[in-house]
Amino acid sequence: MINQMFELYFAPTPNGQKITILLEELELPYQLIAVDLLNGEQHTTKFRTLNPYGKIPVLVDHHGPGGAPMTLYESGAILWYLANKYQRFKGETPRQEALVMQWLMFQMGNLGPFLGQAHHFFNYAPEMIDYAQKRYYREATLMYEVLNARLGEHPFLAETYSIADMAVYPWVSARRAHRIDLNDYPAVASWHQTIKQRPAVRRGFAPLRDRLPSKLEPEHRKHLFGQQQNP
Ligand SMILES: N[C@@H](CCC(=O)N[C@@H](CS)C(=O)NCC(=O)O)C(=O)O
Repeated sequence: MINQMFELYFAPTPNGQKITILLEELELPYQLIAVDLLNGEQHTTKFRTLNPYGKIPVLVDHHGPGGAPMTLYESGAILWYLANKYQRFKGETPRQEALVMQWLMFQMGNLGPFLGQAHHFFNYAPEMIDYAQKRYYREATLMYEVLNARLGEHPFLAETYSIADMAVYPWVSARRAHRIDLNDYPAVASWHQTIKQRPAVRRGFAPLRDRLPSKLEPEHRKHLFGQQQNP
């Protein structure tokens, strides 16, 4: 019998949450497999067979193209794969599809990496480096200005609600970690409220949030930012 249940290797971070939001929006059955990033589970040989880069999320579709199992990493690729498989949230015309891809690439290539660095240098670096904080905060403000301009003219990033919104939403939800105040970006604030009210988004944003630590211990830092561990 074919296993219809998707498996998602997951931690409650923006890159994980964008996938649970889409799985909920698509009303798909899935099993969450928690990967304890703080304790280095992403570095185990077993996990690296799923993603050699050692990062969540990883999706397993037991019934992939041609009926064969498919394992996929990189959250943007996973979003596109699911949207394409079910022909939803990816735009309906070539123009809409191109815009969805543009904003998805904006999130994957700019927003995620730069905000991730801002989080690091504001919250986790062993020393506070003024230059690094200023550089990533500046990039953050530039990107929020771009988002605010776009969302001032359109209700969603592409022409309709799409995986691009789902990809950006969890990052904006984490805005305190990159020191952004949504009072400065009213169109982003209003878009964020609209997305937040979607029941699927609420469900997709919730898993394992109680496992987030209030503070990182030295051992956590080692696993996340330092030396790797073999099982
Ligand atoms: N470009 C990747 C980035 C994935 C990523 O950075 N995942 C983080 C959590 S948000 C992770 O697994 N970090 C663990 C580590 O770096 O050891 C994607 O979008 O999937």
